[in-house]
Amino acid sequence: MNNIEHPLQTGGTRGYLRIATEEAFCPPSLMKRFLQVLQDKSIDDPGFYSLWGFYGGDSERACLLRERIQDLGDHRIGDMNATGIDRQIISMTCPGVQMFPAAEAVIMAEEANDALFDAVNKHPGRFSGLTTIAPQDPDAAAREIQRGARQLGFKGVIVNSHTQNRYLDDPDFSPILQAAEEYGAPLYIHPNTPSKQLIPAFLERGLDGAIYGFGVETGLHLLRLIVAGVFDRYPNLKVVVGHLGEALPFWMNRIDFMHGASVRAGRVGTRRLDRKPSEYFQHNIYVTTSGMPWTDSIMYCHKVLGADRVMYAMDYPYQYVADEVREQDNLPISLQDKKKFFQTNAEKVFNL
Ligand code: 1DF
Ligand code: MN
Repeated sequence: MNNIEHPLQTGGTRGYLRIATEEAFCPPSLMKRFLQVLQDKSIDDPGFYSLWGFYGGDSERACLLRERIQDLGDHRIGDMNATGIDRQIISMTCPGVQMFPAAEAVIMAEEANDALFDAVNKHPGRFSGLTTIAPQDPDAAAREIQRGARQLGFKGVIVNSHTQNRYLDDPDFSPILQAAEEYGAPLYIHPNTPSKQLIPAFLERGLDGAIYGFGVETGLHLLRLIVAGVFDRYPNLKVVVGHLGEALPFWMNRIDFMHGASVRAGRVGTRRLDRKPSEYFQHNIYVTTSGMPWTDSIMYCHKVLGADRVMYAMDYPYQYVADEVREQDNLPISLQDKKKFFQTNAEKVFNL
């Protein structure tokens, strides 16, 4: 961690605005529902009980987190001011509405979007929003993507990884991908705890959360979309992933080689693609630095993905750390590239 202290101010004093692209909220009604499920155990999702068992508890971190994440007003703006964040792109925290029965989830998503719409309208200079959807009803989700884009002025769509253990390359979800492409809404694939198929080996060692399970789950999700040919079918679909691409940029050479070899040999489960897997990172995919404020990792992504593909994210309120902003202010890149990183890439990708 870089120890050079400098003041964190909003307003572009360093030559760029800071736009944070993976910033979470949870409507109070949904928080109540989370806490209720912790009591009545009515939902079958082991990851939820692990994650919200922790954040629903009474540790100092949990209490502060619950206070911050439900606020869409002065508390949040005060925290942004204190860390020099000009704008937050705000999205539904995980697992959002995705673990609930479809009919209930559709309504909860609409309510969350209405609440976020009101907050963005009150603070249009500081907040932008992403549309929450209930993928378990794909047609309703597609309609909500349209409402978010056309009526609410939202800038993309958030999906908190698997929906009841299913991934977005499942053909049942195609209305969602089609709507996201049609409305030019970037699809932010945010982590969730691993699906039922994956989670036992993580839970045994307490690795199911942000420490590692999130990244495995979400990297797998994105790689599934790539190898399933989703970007061949929806060539203009934009996908954003946090945590520096959930480690996939580090894997790209091996994935290209092994994918090519597997397809040529007709390995079960593989299919031919229009491009090499890594090439979708040049056409369809953007990464953010949420939770990964390490200069060396960011510089690697900056190098292999390019200056137009890496964006700043804080991951408020989960990772509300002023020194991480300072570290990224000090990245060893040109001022021009730093402005892309903090500001103009986000403005372009999310059409701000
Ligand atoms: C954590 C991290 C929790 C992230 C999150 O949502 C989250 C965490 C529940 O640290 O437990 O969004 N994150 O994106 O890294
Ligand atoms: Mn996050």
